[in-house]
Amino acid sequence: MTSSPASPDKEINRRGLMLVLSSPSGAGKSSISRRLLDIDNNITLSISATSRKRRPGEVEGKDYQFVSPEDFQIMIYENQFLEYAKVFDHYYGTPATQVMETLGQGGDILFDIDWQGTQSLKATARDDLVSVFILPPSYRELERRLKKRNQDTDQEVAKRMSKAADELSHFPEYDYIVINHDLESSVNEIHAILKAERRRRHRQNGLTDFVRNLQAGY
Ligand SMILES: Nc1nc2c(ncn2[C@@H]2O[C@H](COP(=O)(O)OP(=O)(O)OP(=O)(O)O)[C@@H](O)[C@H]2O)c(=O)[nH]1
Ligand SMILES: [Mg+2]
Repeated sequence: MTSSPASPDKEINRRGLMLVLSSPSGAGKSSISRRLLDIDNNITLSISATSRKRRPGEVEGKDYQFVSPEDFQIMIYENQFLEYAKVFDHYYGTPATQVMETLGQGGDILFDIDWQGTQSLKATARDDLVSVFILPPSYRELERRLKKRNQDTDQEVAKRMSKAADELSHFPEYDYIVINHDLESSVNEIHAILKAERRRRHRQNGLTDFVRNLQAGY
């Protein structure tokens, strides 16, 4: 046999998927994302560009690509974004390069973006998109987590709380809903979603060849 449709690790060739995680501020999305990236080695994080200021502890190029509001506008003008949105008072956008290349190579990408970004991706890349909305177990817990974080000013926390109700209303736009009672359980649930979605027939573009070979007796 000269060529095999299956790669050496016995995976059928497939297209990567876009796994979007959204939630109201403080529902635990960032912790879940970090854990998921740790335990699964075929998914990488999409690093967004943002016009908001870097917070202490955040690393340029790892958390975000921090750009000036002016440069962000130039990036929009130059069509560099797969999607972008204004969230709170700042701009956030997903750079398009890398994403398409990674998907084509069978790599999955994790997106920590809001409901507006999810809507945009739904319009332009529905077949590649798997969206998960994370809910906090209670309003009280949401408030506690936001305050504990203590990275923003009180004013900022109050603003985020007031946005929570609005953000919550977008849950019906998502494919999956996970209530974050417990970090490990939520990570396991989302990992299960990821693993199942990888098996969707339409992503496994190596199947035709694979089955043809089976039929031919290989
Ligand atoms: N549409 C879109 N939203 C983004 C992008 N990057 C980040 N966001 C969203 O912007 C919101 C604010 O993000 P940050 O300023 O980092 O604040 P945060 O403390 O991480 O806020 P939460 O993740 O909401 O708790 C979050 O809901 C992110 O998911 C992006 O590229 N596109
Ligand atoms: Mg976040």
